Amino acid sequence: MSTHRLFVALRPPRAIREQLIAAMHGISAARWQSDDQLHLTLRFIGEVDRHRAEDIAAALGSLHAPAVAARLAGVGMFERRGRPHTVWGGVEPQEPVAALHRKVDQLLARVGVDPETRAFQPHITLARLGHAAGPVAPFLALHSDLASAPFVFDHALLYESEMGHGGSRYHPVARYPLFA
Ligand code: 3AM
Repeated sequence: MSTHRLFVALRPPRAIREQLIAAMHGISAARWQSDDQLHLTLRFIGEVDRHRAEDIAAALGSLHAPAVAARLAGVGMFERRGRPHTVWGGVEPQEPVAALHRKVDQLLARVGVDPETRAFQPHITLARLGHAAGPVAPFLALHSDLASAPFVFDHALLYESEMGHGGSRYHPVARYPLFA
């Protein structure tokens, strides 16, 4: 049976994506994200069959949560096995994003999606780094004060992730408005 790899995310507005894209240089051999790939993951769901995907999409339809006002705030990285793996842009304030994450978690729990085990750390992935990637420290230092005008996340998206050789492609499959 075909499966769907799903996650729930927020999509930064175009001006914010443009600001992030403008910062995407300075780490050799980094796999910088394309505009289509830019998002802030609220909740990774993983592989589900079509029936379950429909239940999940329907459950998220009862998401009733306020739009989230935010701004870009700094950059950071995640490491895996002691090596830089992901470079990301941060947002502030984090608590309203975390509150939305918890709400999404609760809705998903109702349709049997296991609760998140990783600590939630809101971030917008800018690049993935393989073994060939160059040093990250200069990039982190250069953008440590990254900031933007305030903006609003006014909807959440259910995305399907299609993994391929050239990186993942993300297709929005449902859109859930947040109230003003
Ligand atoms: O928001 P980003 O791009 O950092 O890393 C994956 C990506 O996050 C993450 O889900 C997003 C869409 O693929 N992801 C992948 N596998 C995961 C897992 N097992 C995961 N997040 C949590 N647990």
